[in-house]
Amino acid sequence: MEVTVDTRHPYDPLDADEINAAVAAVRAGRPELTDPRFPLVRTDPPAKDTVRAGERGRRAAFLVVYDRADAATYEARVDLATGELADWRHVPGVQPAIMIEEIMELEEIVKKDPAAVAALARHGVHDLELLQIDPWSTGTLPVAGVDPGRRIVRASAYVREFAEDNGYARPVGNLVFVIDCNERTVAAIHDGDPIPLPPESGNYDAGSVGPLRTDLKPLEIIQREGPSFAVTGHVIDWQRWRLHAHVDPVEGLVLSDVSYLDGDRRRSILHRASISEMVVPYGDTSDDFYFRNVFDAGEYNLGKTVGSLSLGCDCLGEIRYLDAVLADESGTPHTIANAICMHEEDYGILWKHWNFRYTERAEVRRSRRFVVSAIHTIGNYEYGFFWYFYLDGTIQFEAKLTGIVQTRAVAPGDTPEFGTLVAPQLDAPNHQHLFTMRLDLEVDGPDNTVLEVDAVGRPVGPGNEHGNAIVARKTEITNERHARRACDPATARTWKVVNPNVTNRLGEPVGYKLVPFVGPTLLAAPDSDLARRAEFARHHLWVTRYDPSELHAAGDYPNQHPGDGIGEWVKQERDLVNTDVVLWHTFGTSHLPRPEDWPIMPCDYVGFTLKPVGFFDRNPSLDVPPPAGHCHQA
Ligand SMILES: [Cu+2]
Repeated sequence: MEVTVDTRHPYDPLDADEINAAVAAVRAGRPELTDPRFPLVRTDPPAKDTVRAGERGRRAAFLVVYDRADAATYEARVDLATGELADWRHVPGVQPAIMIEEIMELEEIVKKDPAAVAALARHGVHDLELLQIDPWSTGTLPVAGVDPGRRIVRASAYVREFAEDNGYARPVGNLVFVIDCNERTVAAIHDGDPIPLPPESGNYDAGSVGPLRTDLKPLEIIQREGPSFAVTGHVIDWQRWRLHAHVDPVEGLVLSDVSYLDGDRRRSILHRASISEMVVPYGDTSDDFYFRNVFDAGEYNLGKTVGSLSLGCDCLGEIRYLDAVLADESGTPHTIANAICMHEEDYGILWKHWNFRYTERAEVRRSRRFVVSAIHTIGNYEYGFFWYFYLDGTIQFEAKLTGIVQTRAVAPGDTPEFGTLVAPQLDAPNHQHLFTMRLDLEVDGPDNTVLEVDAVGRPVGPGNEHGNAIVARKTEITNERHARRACDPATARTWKVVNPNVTNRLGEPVGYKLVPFVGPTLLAAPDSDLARRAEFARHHLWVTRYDPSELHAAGDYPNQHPGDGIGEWVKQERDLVNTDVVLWHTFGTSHLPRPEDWPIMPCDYVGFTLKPVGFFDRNPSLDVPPPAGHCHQA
């Protein structure tokens, strides 16, 4: 009998050998596909209850396979223990995410099309060597004369003066190419009145910006004894926390199996957390902008855009890294070194009280947080995903948005209605970045209930004669019928996830609350094409009953799809009390660009926290020791 010891975690991503084995199984099992493409290769994780029972489950791979010759999409499952193609099915009427290899072909397709070259010349673009073509997923807005069943993207043009030049400084206005990715042809051209190219360059590298300031003294983080965390494979232990981290090709940075060691109890909190989908809709109505919205996860495979991080630049201090191994569309695995960064940060004071009357002494403790992060570069923008874990049981997520704003050329003297001039004749249109975080919470086990909690005052009346009453109004979210919820800043609304089967020492069910980010949801009109496709982004919170097939809030194939996903799932009207619930929090920035966002945008920050509420019996950070040495007074 063959005995193998598998030290891997059941949620580990595929390694290079597994990717090769999965792709080989598809090629061997479907020899009729002469040139299969692999837009998605990821783990097919074992069922949650088998993992919970301590079984590792079989390693398996899930693949989306695309046949460009037949424009057909297939889903495959490969059993990695046997190397067999376990499941194969055709998925009719869908388009996989836009592939990186398709994006890389766009410039050549445009350059070899005589009508496209003539249109570029009419817009003043003659040097095609430095042409930049960006893809825009087309959604379901019709293109005159083009069958919507074709695999198409729209594309916009930018002019660079040299290879490293920032093309977003010189967008070619009023010109849009519609490209058939399978035929590799220009299917249609929107060729409006030319707009002069904006006059200024927009470079931001140290060599381009003039003298650099010289008065910044070094700031160093030193941990002579090393960091306070340990990494074993993809599992990280820091203080009482334990979690698993990896990069998924669609969702990017994913955390799994987050738990807390409370005395001798290892207590589950969060089974899995990931950016399920995100949408970036632009609010400019002109002919070359009205269609611009992107679902970065489902339409572009956000996770595949993860970058390699460098010490001293992206992360400071005692850093440990995890690599990501992702397949390209030929099915070849590639390692992105240092894709996930882990480190500790000082975070000011954790708690303090000065006994000012009797002892004149202060008790104070330093706060410190553990950071797990990854940065995704998708087109002009970067999205940094940062998870923070604190000594008091708080978990925080922060997206850092930076990179280059999307731009539009305007005629000299024109003032944009739907954007901001960030440089002469250069408009940065208003837009949103809306993220939907899928939070599969497991507060002390899978069976949880969600309460909406509002801080409210009460009117003067019996029992409240002075009108000073403040109560926590709790509303149980009992069914998916009531599962579309909105933030309410007037009541500091939070959503508390309790386990009705586990109580704390005060007899209350243990819980964690979601403190949401308060901001607009999707601003596109409710009867717009986009609102139907991005239904997930129309509500701050959705609650669903756990179903492993429900991972992507806009559906599995949002590219050129009229709308799918969470709005459909909740039509099942499943009960949500004392069961395995999943929370979906939509948050993001509604970006009215500033001149200060040009030519590169300082980080904008957006996110939420998960805070223990009666999960612990008291402040869980009392045992944090006082700072070593003296806290000296000035
Ligand atoms: Cu923005």
